[in-house]
Amino acid sequence: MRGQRIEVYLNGVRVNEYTSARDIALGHIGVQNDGEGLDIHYRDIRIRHEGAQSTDLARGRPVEVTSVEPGSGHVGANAVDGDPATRWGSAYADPQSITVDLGAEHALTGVRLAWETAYARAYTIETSVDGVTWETVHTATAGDGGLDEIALDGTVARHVRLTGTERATQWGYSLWDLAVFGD
Ligand SMILES: [Ca+2]
Repeated sequence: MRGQRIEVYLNGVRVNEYTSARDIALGHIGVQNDGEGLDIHYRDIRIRHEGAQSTDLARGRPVEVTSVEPGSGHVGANAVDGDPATRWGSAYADPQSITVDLGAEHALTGVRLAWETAYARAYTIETSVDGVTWETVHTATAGDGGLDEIALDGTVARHVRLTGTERATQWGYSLWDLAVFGD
């Protein structure tokens, strides 16, 4: 699998391929038996995740958010905990930000956003070496939610900030996961 693309091989022969509508990287692949005599043994199944974006630099790192949805437990740390069932949810107002400290400088190659139903129509991604001076590395104006995979050009930074500037719904900004990739 690569992103949302799945290829299925049986004994080394490709027997199926498709693009999933789901965020596979954060979810699960289901396997079922088609009937009597077609038993599946899990020891016979291998799942290979293609591509170099394997280490999430944001995982478990400290985050700061401008708000948390009032009365909820949808704290910022939920966006970097690696748990696909937990999310950050902001207050119902523009703009809102989530900032992650990677702990050290990295040459960044990409950011992946997994939006909950309450996504951002417009947002920016900024990076910073010192947490003081920021550089805008990506601007989105027509976001459609779901999974956004954003390529970066190797800009060196320690801090990454996502700022939602226009909400797509009446709710806040809600992220299942914020992942950052680099060296
Ligand atoms: Ca989560």
